[in-house]
Amino acid sequence: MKLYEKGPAPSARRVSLFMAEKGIEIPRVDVDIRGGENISDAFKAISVTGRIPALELDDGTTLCESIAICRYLDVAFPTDHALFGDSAVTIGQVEMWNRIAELQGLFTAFQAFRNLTGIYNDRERCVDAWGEESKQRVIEFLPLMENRLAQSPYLAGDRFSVADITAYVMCGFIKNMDIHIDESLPSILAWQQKLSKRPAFIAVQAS
Ligand SMILES: N[C@@H](CCC(=O)N[C@@H](CS)C(=O)NCC(=O)O)C(=O)O
Repeated sequence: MKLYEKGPAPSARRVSLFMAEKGIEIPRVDVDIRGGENISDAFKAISVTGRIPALELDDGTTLCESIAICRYLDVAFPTDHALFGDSAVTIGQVEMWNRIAELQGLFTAFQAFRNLTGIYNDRERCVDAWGEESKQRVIEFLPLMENRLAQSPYLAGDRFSVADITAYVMCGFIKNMDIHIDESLPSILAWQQKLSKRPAFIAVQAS
């Protein structure tokens, strides 16, 4: 099995944190995304979207999309640590909060970053106004997270889950757009500090 990634890239980081939490180790291959290695035909044969992360199984099966990879790993490497929930209600809550954190937070932040920086303007059209609007939507999303974390120790409830990984990666990534989690968001700040002390987070941060 091989994981194609770029260590500090946010989508790769989601899978790295998930694997570290579950104690999973897989050989990794670094892909030069800035240089465009990921948009080569050879890489698109591994990742249909041409994006990282992508997982290649020993029988040649390939998977892309960070959460699809996490779901595969969750079943392929069973542990007691249920990061997608372990009952009808907790599975629903984790799915709900992960999608909220992903759609309104992380992916909106990606749109802001990609359109404002033009980092991938060799492969997509960048629209400054779209970037500005996306940045504003991320800023307006943060109070929803703040309210939730003022009432709940973790995003999906009493237990740490993959939704926390998605939201934590988003909170780190938005610094690239000069959006900072500060004292005006005290519950997010405390949750962020709590997560950063988890052994898996310390290990990934150091890698
Ligand atoms: N929805 C995808 C997003 C993947 C993604 O956007 N990956 C970025 C790095 S974080 C990438 O490959 N960028 C290179 C490019 O767009 O050419 C996932 O969750 O895996």
